[in-house]
Amino acid sequence: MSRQPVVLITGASGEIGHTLIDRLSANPDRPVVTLDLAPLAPAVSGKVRQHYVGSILDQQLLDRILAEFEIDHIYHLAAVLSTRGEFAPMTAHKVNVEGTLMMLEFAQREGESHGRSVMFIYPSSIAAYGISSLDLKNSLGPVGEDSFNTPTTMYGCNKLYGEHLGSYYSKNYRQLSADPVRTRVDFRGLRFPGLISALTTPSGGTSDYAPEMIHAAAQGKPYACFVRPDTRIPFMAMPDAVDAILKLAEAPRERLTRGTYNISAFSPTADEIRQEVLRAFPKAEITTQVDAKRQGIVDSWPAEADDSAARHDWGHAPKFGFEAAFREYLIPTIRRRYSA
Ligand code: AKB
Repeated sequence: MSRQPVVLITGASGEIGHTLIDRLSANPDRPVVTLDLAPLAPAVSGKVRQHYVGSILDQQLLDRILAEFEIDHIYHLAAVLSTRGEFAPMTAHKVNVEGTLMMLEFAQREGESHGRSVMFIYPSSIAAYGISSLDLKNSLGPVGEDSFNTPTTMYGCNKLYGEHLGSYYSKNYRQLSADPVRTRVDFRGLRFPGLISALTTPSGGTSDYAPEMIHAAAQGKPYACFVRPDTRIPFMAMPDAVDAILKLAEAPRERLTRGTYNISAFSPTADEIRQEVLRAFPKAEITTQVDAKRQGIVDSWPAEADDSAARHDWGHAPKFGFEAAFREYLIPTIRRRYSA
């Protein structure tokens, strides 16, 4: 079978994957191939050229994909998130570090075989930060990419290292080899805030309290929020997250001054989220039951991320502020979803 140029999405059955498949499959010139441990949801399965059920750690499967398709863009979404990673740190390390390494090596080999760079889009996270105390966190303004890179979770350590691995593959790969190899990986990372989707609920993250609160209220279920009402971290609506991914992928290489960029949209407290949910669902039962350990994790993440480099270099400009995200996207879409 002749190889065809395609886009590959790993972790495609997850939250970001759904919206990304929708957006990428609108371009018939570059079909989408996906890889995930789980099958794709019926709503998106018809939109991809081929879905592989399997692991990014399965070298034979990667070899098969390499043989069947010519890949020029990789969106490497597969990851074990911050809460789940604390229950299974070895698994998190395997998936988040070894998996990322295997996908970078895959990109390099693919680029060598077709002689062009393979773009590698890597979602990193605010979990890459680790601020040592709440007082310090509360005294800071928006935090830039290069400060407080001392994560407290396995996931955060993995994501920070993934950013470095990506830069290594795109700049210094095999730099001392007697027979130098041209680097073929065009690595582009984004440090995501907590994401809120109207279409899917997350699992295994520590920023999950925001989407969980909204989805529970829309279904008439009580919800006990696991962080204090004054907890503040950055969030973004899913359509803006996917827009940012696509915008970064479209940016001319020479405009990029960093390997990984903060992106952000709004930074509400848990109580401000609760108030906004109550405005839409006045009967919602939202209480607080602090989980001290998960609280400790979000307290180590910045209240606000400085995304000025992303705005300057490639035009990051989220459409939804806090209130617009609720009133124009989350609430109407979630209402439709659950009433259907
Ligand atoms: C998590 O909570 O682990 C993720 C993240 C902020 O990267 N949502």
